[in-house]
Amino acid sequence: MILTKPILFSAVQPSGNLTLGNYIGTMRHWSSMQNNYDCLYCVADLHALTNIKKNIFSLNKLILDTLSFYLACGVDPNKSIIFVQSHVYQHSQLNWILNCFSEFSELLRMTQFKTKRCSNNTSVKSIKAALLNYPILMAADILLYQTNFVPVGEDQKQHIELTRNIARRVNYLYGNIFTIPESLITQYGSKIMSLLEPEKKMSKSDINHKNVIYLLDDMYSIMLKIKNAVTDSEIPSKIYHDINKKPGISNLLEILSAVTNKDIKILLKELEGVMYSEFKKIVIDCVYKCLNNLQKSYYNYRSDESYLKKIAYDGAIKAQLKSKKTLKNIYDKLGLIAFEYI
Ligand code: AQP
Repeated sequence: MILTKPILFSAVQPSGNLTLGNYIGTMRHWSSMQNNYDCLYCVADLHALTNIKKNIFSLNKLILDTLSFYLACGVDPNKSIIFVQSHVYQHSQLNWILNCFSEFSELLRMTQFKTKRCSNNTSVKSIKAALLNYPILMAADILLYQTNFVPVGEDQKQHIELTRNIARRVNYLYGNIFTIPESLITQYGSKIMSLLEPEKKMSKSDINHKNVIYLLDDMYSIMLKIKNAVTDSEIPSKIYHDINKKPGISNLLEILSAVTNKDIKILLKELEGVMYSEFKKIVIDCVYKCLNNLQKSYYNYRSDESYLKKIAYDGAIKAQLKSKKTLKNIYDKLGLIAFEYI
């Protein structure tokens, strides 16, 4: 009897320089996940278009940067499928079909849409439809592969819930077309916060770079950013985890726990009686060590663009083979005519 592993799908948008939040929330788990799941790791470049910048060459570069980070995180192309979303046309096809099963009102309820709409400071008139619709493309990404699990940060939980609702709706009408996916969210590290504004998520697109640790930051930037990170004025100062009372310290604790792979409880014992300034030095040191290792491997892969393109090409072929099955099934159920090339 051949035992098949559950299917796991994960993606990052190449919408900017990757952050410690992206790494801690999802990418750091990818390597070990390959042992227990059949993994698909996707560079979600179509999603990055929701925020089009004028310079197309930078998207091109960011796609290859992101691919290099996937490999640097330990994703093995012989074990997992690594691919770029726009190379697998089935994503866009299923996206449109799922648009026909999605409700305008449920998209308007998405917290990320509401936040981005406000933070972009744009009038309703100029908001791109893609910003509203992108969770449907995300649902297509996931459902195309009969995914069982999606490792995500806390911010994406609502989109996975939406994906489940759309899938259930289609299944109810046409039989069991889609596997209903579940999100995998860790207790700690699923929402790394901004360093100066620990009430908001650390994001690639933050215009204040002091809020964000980028995966390619050097020692000096890491030191300066963590040194300036907001803490609190509790007297006497005490290190413990309480997101509401001590958002800054709790955030640094979650970062430390993730980069050292140590449980927060163990860290708290080690940090008893330690002053905030000393605590920050420990965090700086450990973040630097973690990122320095990652960066060495990253630069190694990044220097060979033809290898990266071959990985993306091979991955696209494998992803297409899998996704065609789902697409053909839904074409048949909807009464569309599916030829071989679908
Ligand atoms: N701060 C974070 N803490 C934990 N997890 C995070 N993720 C993102 N930020 C954090 C997780 O990283 C994965 C990939 O995210 P994404 O790039 O596809 O989209 P995002 O969530 O919109 O990430 P950003 O950095 O905030 O990008 P921009 O600024 O372009 O919108 C996801 O699983 C996400 O949960």
